[in-house]
Order: sequence, then structure tokens, then C-alpha cells
Amino acid sequence: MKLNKKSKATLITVGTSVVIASGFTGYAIMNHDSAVAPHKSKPAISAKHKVDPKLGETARKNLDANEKEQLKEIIHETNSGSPLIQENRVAKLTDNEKSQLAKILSEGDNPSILLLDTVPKQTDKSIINLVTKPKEKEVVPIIEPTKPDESQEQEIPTEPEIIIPPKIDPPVEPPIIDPPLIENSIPIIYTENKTIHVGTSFDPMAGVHALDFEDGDISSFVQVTYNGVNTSEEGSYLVMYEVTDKSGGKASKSITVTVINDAPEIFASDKTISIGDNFDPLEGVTASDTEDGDLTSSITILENNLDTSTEGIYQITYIVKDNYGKESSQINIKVTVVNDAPSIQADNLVLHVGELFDPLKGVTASDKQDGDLTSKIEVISNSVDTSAEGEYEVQYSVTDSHNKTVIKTIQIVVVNDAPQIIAEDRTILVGDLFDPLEDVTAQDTEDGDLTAKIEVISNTVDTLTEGEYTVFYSVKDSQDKLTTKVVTITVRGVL
Ligand SMILES: [Ca+2]
Ligand SMILES: [Ca+2]
Ligand SMILES: [Ca+2]
Repeated sequence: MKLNKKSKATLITVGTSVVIASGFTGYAIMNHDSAVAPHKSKPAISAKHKVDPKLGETARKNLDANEKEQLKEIIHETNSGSPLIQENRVAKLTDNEKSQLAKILSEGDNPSILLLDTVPKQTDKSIINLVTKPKEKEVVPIIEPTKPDESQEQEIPTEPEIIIPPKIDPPVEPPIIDPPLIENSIPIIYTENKTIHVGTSFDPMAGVHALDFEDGDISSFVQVTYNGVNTSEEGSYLVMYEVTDKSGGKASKSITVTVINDAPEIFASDKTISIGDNFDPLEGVTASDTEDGDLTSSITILENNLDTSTEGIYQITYIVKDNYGKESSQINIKVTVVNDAPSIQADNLVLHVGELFDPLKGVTASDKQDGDLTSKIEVISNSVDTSAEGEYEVQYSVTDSHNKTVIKTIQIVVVNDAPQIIAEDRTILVGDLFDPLEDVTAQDTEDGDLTAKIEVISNTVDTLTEGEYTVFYSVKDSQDKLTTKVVTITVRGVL
């Protein structure tokens, strides 16, 4: 056989190695890295492409048969139970369909697996071929060794000028033809899931950075490829970013932006009021909201059974909605309506023996609800005896129109003052007449003038002899209260 360097070697290349999912035949999965860096020789399936098989169950139910079939083509369930996203299929979806798929997949715990934006924009045929072809039996290229062969030599005697190489060693390793290897690191987008309050502005580029090993900071090249955020409605929204470095290396990242709306709060406390009070159920009740601030003017009374004319415990229920329609918890307060007790105005008294005593004189009663209740006062006990000194008690009671009764007790003290003798020391001349009762009087608080009752108990005056003498008086009032007095009488001679 004629050995030709060019023709005899059989070479079937496997080409770029593509990792095939375990037990998965007929398809190769293009992963993110292979898609964006087609020249890398050994892309690996990123864990990011594995999809929780339970993902999107709810959303899947809403698909029609055709849509389900489409989804099936996009997400292949492998024997290991880990479905994988086939991104070249995703590339054919419209934006609307991508959004739908994103919703299905975003029901899982980790929406970051959504790498729909990693779909290659320009198809690399070498990869697509591998993707669509069943795995062929790999054949290594072998250059058949030339064996010195007698018969071959006999076939070419007419061309003796051809020199046959004496020996060609078989290659130790089959030569694998790889595409040129150009290393380019894929940039990385740095951004995180965010939580914002409803009604606040959302800048998808705030805090987003992209770094590339070769190009450095390429944050300014980051593009928002999808922004589903609606800041006026609570929910979880997808935002997708993409960046391409100078060598065409593409990276993408998805985050979830959660728009929250705090429920407003009502501040109200229990109250106690009096029967008949004017009561404004909104007075002192306030409401506030994280997003809307003061919502006091929006408070609604859901329930109010208050009857201010009757004693009892009543309930008022409030609620408030914020500007986005979120309701507060229902807040209940108790309003206790009380009947104030009436009061009796009566003071302790000191009386003199013999004084007239009218227990109702000067005593009044009043009530917050009923006003003047003086006419309803009852004397329920009265031990006062004004004819004798002593301490006595009087008890009053009064009942208001709501049947509330109060009792008041006062002390009455009956006193008897001692009588007073009015007599002065005197000087007389020897030989003057002396009447011990002259100009001597007696008075008593209770009995009045007691002069007539004055008694001269002793009188030592000798008007004929100079000297100092004493006169001793006494008087008793009608209660036999005794008073005594001593005066000095001086008798002196004529100068
Ligand atoms: Ca709110
Ligand atoms: Ca009352
Ligand atoms: Ca007296």
C-alpha cells in the first residue's frame, strides 16, 4: 500500500469538550461560562444552572399545554432529578416569555439561578452542533504505523525513486485538536437583593459595581436588562443586569427587589368619663405609618356602642388605612361611663348650751349630674342635746338620680362658758361708806347679766382703820358653773 502522509490518517475530533450531565443523553447543556466565553476549552456546568425541580409549581399550573411543552424544552429534567436550563432555547423566547419563565423560576428560594440573560446573543456553531447531536463514539485520530511489507514493496517496483521511510513510530497520545485557547476572565457584577418601602424611588444602578480581571472597574458598562420593579405596589420584583468586558466576556446577575409596605398603627387608650359628659371618640387617638407619616385624620371608627347617659363599660373600635390601602390592626378601647357620687357640704359646729340647733341649717348637697340636691338631704341621726355640754354627731345622707348614696357625719360640740365677774381693786378714805357690791357686775355668755346672782363670800374691810382688805365674790350660771373673784380694798387716812 502506498503510504501517504495526508490521506491515511483517520481523524475524528471530539472538538471542544462539553460536560454532559450525568445520565443525560442526546443533549449537551451549554452553561453560562461556555456561552459567554466560547473559546474556553473546558466549560463546566455551574451550580447556578441547576434548578430546584419544585420551582415554579404554582406558576406552571397556569400555563397552557403549549406553554408547558415549551417550558419542558427549556428545563430538562435529568435522571439525577436536577433539571437544567437549556439556555439556547431561552434565547428564542420573546421578552414576554422570558418574563413569564422568570416568574416561574422566581418562586424558588434562590432567584439568582435565573440566568436567562446569559443566553448567547450570537450563536457559536461549534457549540450548537454539540448541543444538538447525540454523542458519537469517540474516535481518536491515529496515524497508522507503516510496517515494512514485502508485498507493498513488490507493488511499487516501477517507482524505485520513492524512498520509503524506514520507520514511523505510532504516536504516544492521539493529537487532540483544540481551538486556540484565549483566556479571558469573566467580569463579576456585584449587587444584592434589596428591600425598599413602597412609594420610595428605586434606582436600579445604585450600588451596582462590576469588576473584571483584565479591564478593572467596568461598573459604567453595566446595563439593566430587565427591571420589573413597581415601587407603588408591594411585591417581589426581578431586576437583571448584564455587563460585557472588552474581550466580549459577558456576565449577568439577577436580584430580587422586595417592595414592602408597613401597616399603619393606631395609638389609643382606655378612658373613663362621667355620665352626660361630651365625648369625642377621636380625641386623643392618633395614627402613624412608616411610609405615610401621620394618618390621624384617616382613622375610621368601626364600632362604637357608647351610651354616655348610662353607667357601663363600652367599646370603641378603630381602624386606619394607609395611602396604599394597607389596614392597621383593629384597635379596641374601653370607655367606662361612671356616675359621680353626690356630695354633702356640712361642717363641724360648736354650740353653746341653750342655743337652738337646726341640723339642716347651712347644709347643702350637690351632684355633677343632678346639680343641687340640698332638698334631698336626709338627717339619718342626730344626738345633739343643746341643754348640756358634750360632743354629739349628726349623720346626713343624700341619693342622686342614678341611685348613688353618700353619707356624711359631722361633730357638734355643745359648750358652756363660765360667767365673768367684773370688779376692780379700790381705795377709800377712812370713814367712807363701803358697799362691796357697788360697781360689781357679772356676765355670762349663755345667761347674759348675772349681776343679781353675785354673792359676797367674804368681806374684811374696816373703813375706820387704814389698811388693805380683800373682798371675795362668786357667781353661778344656770348650768351651775361657778366663777370667783377677789379684789383688794385699800383704806387710807386723810392727808
Ligand atoms: Ca404603610
Ligand atoms: Ca351623680
Ligand atoms: Ca355659762
